[in-house]
Amino acid sequence: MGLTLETRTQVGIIGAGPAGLVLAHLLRARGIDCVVLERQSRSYVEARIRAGVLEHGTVDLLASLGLADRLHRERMVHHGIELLFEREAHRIPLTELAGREITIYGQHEVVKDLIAAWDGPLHFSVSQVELSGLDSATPTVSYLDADGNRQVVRCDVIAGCDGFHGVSRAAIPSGVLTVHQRDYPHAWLGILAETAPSSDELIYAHSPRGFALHSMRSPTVTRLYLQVRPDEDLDEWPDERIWSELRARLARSDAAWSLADGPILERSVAAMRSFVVSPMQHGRLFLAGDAAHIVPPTGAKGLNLAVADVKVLADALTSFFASGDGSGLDAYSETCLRRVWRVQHFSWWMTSMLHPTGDDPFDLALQLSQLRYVTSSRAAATSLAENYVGFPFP
Ligand code: FAS
Ligand code: PHB
Repeated sequence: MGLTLETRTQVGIIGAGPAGLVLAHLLRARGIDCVVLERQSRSYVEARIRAGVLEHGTVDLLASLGLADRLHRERMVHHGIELLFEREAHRIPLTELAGREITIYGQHEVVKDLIAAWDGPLHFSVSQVELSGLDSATPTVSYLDADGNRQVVRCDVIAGCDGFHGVSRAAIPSGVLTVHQRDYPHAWLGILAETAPSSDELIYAHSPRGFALHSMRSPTVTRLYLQVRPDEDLDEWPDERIWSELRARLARSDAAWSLADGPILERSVAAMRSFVVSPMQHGRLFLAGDAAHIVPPTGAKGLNLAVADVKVLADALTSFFASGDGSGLDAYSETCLRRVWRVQHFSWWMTSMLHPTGDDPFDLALQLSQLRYVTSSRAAATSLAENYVGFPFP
């Protein structure tokens, strides 16, 4: 108790979510030392239900690191999604239009695989994480380890991969960052249910009662979402109300289709916001993933964007440590923000098209016009498809 131990590494990584763990593996593969610090316990991060859709670029990158064996065995591959509106379903053939598929594989499964394959320094249950010397050549991260010892990690670079509520972004002096934010007047009530999916592909449903999403995790586990108020109280949603609302919003003229229900394993309400800070760097601190940007989940992009960031960061760090060439690091923020804003636009566009905003007939008419256009024009459907499957990583 009370000892202060100092260690030295090249990259201090704060956060063991997808961004931090993929970065650690990328650096390891390039012979760069790093230490990962995580506030929660291992069991907590491995059980946290989040994303479910992986772009092909994310899958290819994990495979290039030898981290996709179980993913390839257990994933579901989809070649299309459905848009359901006015009780009619319309398929967007993603692979036919954009040449690539999407993968359904839970984020917590990816995190489990990344942790299982990692044998380097990874400290769970740390607390009181503090960053200092960001403007120096050897910034430090100090923290209390799980045993209450004060630890100091002296680094060349710190990667802030600690999500929206982390300490990294907050460590940047005020006034340095420009914050772009948009909050949406709705949230998502999400459930995980022990029942076989009722459709082979994802269904994005626009109904006068609100948005609904039918997604899945496996042949026996379905993931479903309902548009609700931002301040929605889960206690007001007993199981039967959730299922009857899902049935109402996913109803279609084809009477043969019905929604299978089952025991609800997990439920949560997630706020919806668009958030970007620029630059994504301050001194020797580089922000990646949700620490720098949040997208509404309608485009299924958050995890994939986090992976795209750390691919850019790892490439830049590789040339920096190999030859002292800092040009990649200098361009890190600008390089990432190009993709971030493309993804922000797509996620905002999907959210605006699919979420009724109350009783404004003008808005509703615009949404229906957009939905009819994107499901009747090959050009418009192709635009949706190429954004949804994801653009190649830089
Ligand atoms: P994360 O938040 O995942 O990880 C940050 C880590 O840092 C956490 O483990 C946290 O405990 C740790 N941390 C925080 N503060 C710390 C501190 N002070 N010290 C040490 N560690 C600290 N994205 C998709 O692509 N597809 C989807 O289908 C999708 N669905 C979603 C559904 C929901 C309900 C939600 C909420 C999000 C969804 N997302 C989806 C987005 C989501 O996946 C995030 O974008 C993704 O988790 C971002 O990964 P990271 O940037 O690594 O942040
Ligand atoms: C999910 O499966 O959790 C999921 C799928 C698609 C989205 C968001 C979440 O757009």
